[in-house]
Amino acid sequence: MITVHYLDNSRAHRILWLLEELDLAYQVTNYTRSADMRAPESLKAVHPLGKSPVIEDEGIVVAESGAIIEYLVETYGGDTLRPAAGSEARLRYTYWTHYAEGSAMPLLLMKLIFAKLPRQVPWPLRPIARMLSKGVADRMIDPQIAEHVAYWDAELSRDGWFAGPEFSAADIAMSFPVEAGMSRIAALGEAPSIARWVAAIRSRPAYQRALSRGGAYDYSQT
Ligand SMILES: N[C@@H](CCC(=O)N[C@@H](CS)C(=O)NCC(=O)O)C(=O)O
Repeated sequence: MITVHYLDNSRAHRILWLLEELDLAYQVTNYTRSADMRAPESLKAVHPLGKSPVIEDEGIVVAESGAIIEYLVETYGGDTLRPAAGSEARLRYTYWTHYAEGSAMPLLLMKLIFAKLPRQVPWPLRPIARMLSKGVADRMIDPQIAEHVAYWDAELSRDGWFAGPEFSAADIAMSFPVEAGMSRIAALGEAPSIARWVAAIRSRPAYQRALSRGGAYDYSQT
């Protein structure tokens, strides 16, 4: 039986959703974040970095969302949830599955960290920290995010899903950057193909079942 180590309000939602799409049996071990949003130390007993998601399957431990997605699709997916090997769609699938954590999330995390920066310094320094934080966001982070969001929208306008005309696990991988981004980037709400895609993923029964298995999924602070 597969065990998913699920931290509340986290990108681990994607793994439950994938397991539901694959119609696999699994159990969930829940972990609650501390006030500073960190995972409890007990998660380090599963994997040294103590991050979620991490899964166990018959003694095998797999961490890192993209690696877990590849492992589950490869092991249990058969011909489902990824385009045929050698196709152009398969290359797009591989690209987006890696891009989600490799390119999109670092930018969104930088935005979150700089937004939180002023509250992390003693109050006399806060006006300076606010200026610094705004300067970095305005000049270095937001312009790049705007380019990425425009790119997502253009790609989704081609045929509806990230990897081509069929829903795939690449859409599951991309759900976290897009949903987390929606809580901090106004332009995301105005991009029509992204809005259509978000409505489409949220209406999938497996997405909904994953929400009820995992519980809290507020991605605005992660
Ligand atoms: N790139 C990793 C990121 C894992 C990660 O940072 N997970 C967050 C939850 S969204 C976490 O465990 N945070 C708690 C902590 O860092 O203590 C992946 O996709 O698995």
